[in-house]
Order: sequence, then C-alpha cells, then structure tokens
Amino acid sequence: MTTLRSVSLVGAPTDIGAGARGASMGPEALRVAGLTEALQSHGVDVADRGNLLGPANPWLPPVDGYRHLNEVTAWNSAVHDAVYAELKLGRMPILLGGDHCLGIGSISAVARHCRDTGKKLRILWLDAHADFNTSALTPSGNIHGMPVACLSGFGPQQLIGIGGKVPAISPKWVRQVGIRSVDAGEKRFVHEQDLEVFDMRYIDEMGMRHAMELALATLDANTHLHVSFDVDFLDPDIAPGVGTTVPGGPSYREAQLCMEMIADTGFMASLDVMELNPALDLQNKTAKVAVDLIESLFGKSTLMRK
Ligand code: 6HN
Ligand code: MN
Ligand code: MN
Ligand code: MN
Repeated sequence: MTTLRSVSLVGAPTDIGAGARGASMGPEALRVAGLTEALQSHGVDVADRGNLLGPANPWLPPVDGYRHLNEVTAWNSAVHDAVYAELKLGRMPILLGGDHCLGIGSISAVARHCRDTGKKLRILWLDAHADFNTSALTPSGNIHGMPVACLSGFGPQQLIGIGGKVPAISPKWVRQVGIRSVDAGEKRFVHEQDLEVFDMRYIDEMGMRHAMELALATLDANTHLHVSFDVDFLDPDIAPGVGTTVPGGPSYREAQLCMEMIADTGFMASLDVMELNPALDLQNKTAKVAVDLIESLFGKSTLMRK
C-alpha cells in the first residue's frame, strides 16, 4: 500500500453554494464522530489544521444564474490555497466540507500540484448528482451544482481562474459513480462533454465491483487519484444528513466495497468529504457512516489483506 500516510484535515465550514443551510457544520460533526482517532487507528499521521475562514452566508436569490458568486469565490480561493499548501508539504489533504462548490478550490489546487510534479490526475466523483450545471442550465443557481463544469472551464471567470489555468482539468479525467439525479439541460451537457458516468442503473445491472474496476482502470504509479466524496452519494437510509437526498443510492455494503477498492489501488492522494449537513442528521448518524467509510479508504477491512 503506497497511500500517503500523512494527512492534513482542512475544515471549510460553509454552506455558501448549497440550497439548504447546515453543511457549514459538517467539519465539526466529522470531528465529533471521531475522524482523527479513526485515521490514527490505521497508523495515519493526522494534523488537524482547524477551519478556514470566509464570508457568512447572506442567503440571497441568484443573480445572473449564480447565488453568492463573490462569497463562493472567496471560500474557494481559501480552500485552494490551503489544499495547495498541504500538497506542497507532501501531505494528503482531506477537505472537510462544507458544500460541494468547494470542490472547485480543492481540485484546482490538486490539478496545479499535478502540473508542478508531472503527475496524471484522475478524479473520482462519488455523488448522486453530476454537478455539471452552468448558469444557463441550472434550475437553482446553487453553485454546488456546478463544480465539475467550472473545473472543466465552463463557468464565471472568477471561479474558473482559481488555480491559475483554465480549464483546470479535462472532463476526460473524471469518473462519476452513483449518479441518479441530473437536471434536463445538465444531462445534455454531460453527454456533449462525454463525461464517464457510472450511474445507479449501471451499478444495478453490473454491480459496484465492475463499475469501480472500470472507474479505476488505467491508473499507474504516476497517477494522483483525487476522491471527491459527496455524502449524498449514499442511500438516504444510511445517510439522511444531507441537503439533497436522492433515493436509490449505494447501500452500506456497496459503499464499503467502493471505498475498499479505492484503498486497494494505493493511489489516493487527496480527498474531499462534502455536503454533510448535521442540521438534517439523526444523532450524527451520517457523520459516523462517513467516518466509517473514510476508514475503509485508509485500509480498514474485515480480514487482514496483503
Ligand atoms: N450537490 N442539480 C441540482 C442543482 O441545483 O444544480 C442539485 C445539485 C446538488 C449538488 O449535491 O453537490
Ligand atoms: Mn479501525
Ligand atoms: Mn455534489
Ligand atoms: Mn450531490
């Protein structure tokens, strides 16, 4: 296992890009659920960097198809700088969201680091949603529905420019798993840009194992694997504490297998844990499931494996 064993937790306590308030409490809920201790129990060196600072959520309607664009930009710049700094130190950043708009800051930093170091980037997007909206396509104006598009160069200059190169990534580097809610215009755009999507229909028919084998195919020792884990990826039965639940997601066992297969590659080098909303949770149940799954990402399994 060559997974980086030095991790830095970076909290981003905001719901600035979301359609419900409360994901701002996500970082603390993950800490309360024992994230540091769980990682340490697997031999991981954990540095908790605390929480980033950023503007409050003014809770305003969209302007020109975007809600809170300036505040979203400020938060993502802070996330970019923090994640980039950890990568430079040779540590694995784990971004504790916060809503998924912050994937822009996190992944633009990872992409920049890959340019610096000549690594190939693969992004695994675990989510119920494609997050591939633009201001013209979005039904909500909520920027947490837009990060994959922004990273691919489709978005406002102030967001797509974070990290210094437009586009930050190619959609070809992305594999989406667990998708089951895509807006009408967004669906057309996903096809047009040829995103590789393993949706729930695919997982139902072919199984999580086959989906993950393909999603993780062609990684090699020069690949930086980034995992962006939107907690709404999980079935709402096991993960009710998110703002945008969609029924019919991966079960606990399917999600465990997904995480175990990622761990087995040994290539995960950065991670986002996003959209956990303690205001909608039941006694921190969803945070505990998230911590359990993160443990599997770091090699927890029932039996000892070589
Ligand atoms: N997420 N597609 C919907 C929208 O408003 O654009 C939902 C997006 C959810 C985003 O969960 O990260
Ligand atoms: Mn353990
Ligand atoms: Mn998402
Ligand atoms: Mn989602």
